[in-house]
Amino acid sequence: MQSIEKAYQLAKEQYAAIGVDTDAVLERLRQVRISLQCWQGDDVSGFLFKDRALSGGIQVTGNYPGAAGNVSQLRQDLEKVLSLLPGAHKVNLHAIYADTDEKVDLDGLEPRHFSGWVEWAKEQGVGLDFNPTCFSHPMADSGFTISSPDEAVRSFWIRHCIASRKIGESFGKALGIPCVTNHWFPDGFKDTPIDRYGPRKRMQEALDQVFAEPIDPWYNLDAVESKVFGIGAESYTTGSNEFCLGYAVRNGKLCCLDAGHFHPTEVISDKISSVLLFTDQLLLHVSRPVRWDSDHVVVMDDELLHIMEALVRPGLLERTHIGLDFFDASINRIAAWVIGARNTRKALLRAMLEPADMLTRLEREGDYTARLALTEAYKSYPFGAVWDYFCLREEVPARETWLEEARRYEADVLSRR
Ligand code: RNT
Ligand code: ZN
Repeated sequence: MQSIEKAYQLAKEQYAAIGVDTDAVLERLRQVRISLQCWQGDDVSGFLFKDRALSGGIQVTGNYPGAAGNVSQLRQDLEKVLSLLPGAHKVNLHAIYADTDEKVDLDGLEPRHFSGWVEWAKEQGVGLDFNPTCFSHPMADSGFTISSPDEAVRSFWIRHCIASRKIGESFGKALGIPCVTNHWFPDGFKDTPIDRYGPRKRMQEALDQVFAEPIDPWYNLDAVESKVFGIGAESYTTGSNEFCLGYAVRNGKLCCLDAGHFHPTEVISDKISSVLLFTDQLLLHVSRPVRWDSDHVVVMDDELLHIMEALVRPGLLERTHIGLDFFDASINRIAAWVIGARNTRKALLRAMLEPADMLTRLEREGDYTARLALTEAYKSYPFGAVWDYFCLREEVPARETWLEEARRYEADVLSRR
């Protein structure tokens, strides 16, 4: 403990010398809400339907023991995770995580089916985000949901998305923190389509119906998430990047950029500054692509750092909602959550510890030598000491000591499920 404080004092002096006030940075850092994807806890199964296979071109691999099997287990796991994370959070729910014994289908969901989550969120001091679940359902078996040529299929999903926005609105009202309701559709073709326009036109018209009723943005914000391809939909995805970006810009919606939803050399860190010139706010799904998979646990790689720099340097953080999106069942699920969430905030901290104004000025003056020299030098500045102190101050385990707690929880709780 004392060594963490001592190391922080030295780090603080070093950062002060380049004009960075570490105390102010930590105050700002703790207020940024990171939205935890509830689906990491049970491999995107949900509790509304029993034993439905995951569909929609996403896959969870691994069979690590201890997945949450019901709402209370998932909450217990999330509480454990929250106890190991510094800073403010939201919890991101999918419609299939409804807390109800009622036999209700996706298009019949109402805010009351989530009132248990709202009570829990109040107790935990977290906000809630929401997602319609447009997969793992017989109505999605054709590979198409709201862009289906079948009117009955399309209208089912339109009703589900409308219901989802109302649930989002109820979260925002009850918690005083706007809910971001993110609409992602797996719709696509395995093989080369004849008609690339028709499904997109149907999706556009369906979304117009979904969003027809205005909802106060203080309660609910709508996002549309794009994707380049999914498993089984390799050749064509209706909700492509151009589609979603175009839709969001024209209709005042949020664009959701998932780090794993683009071509392998394409990065979302370079998209943020453009997207936010044409939309008011942005939703991120912080994730890690590995070859064809878009959902590995987030590590502190270059792209994560670049994403955070793209938010912090030009002052775009306040207009961005940071959500996590990964699901790994091959390791302890609590650890997966904690590793990804801590890395995300740690990368944000590193970006906040930069003297951004000074670097921007140097660049404008054309001093690219200093730009490279300084950004390289800052890479070995003691940001880890600042992070450790932040954890200490937030009363969560510093460094890797959280792992012992995750292990103990595995022995006491997860392994007994
Ligand atoms: C899928 C999308 C989507 C899902 C979640 C479960 O490729 O990334 O966000 O991961 O909705
Ligand atoms: Zn996503």
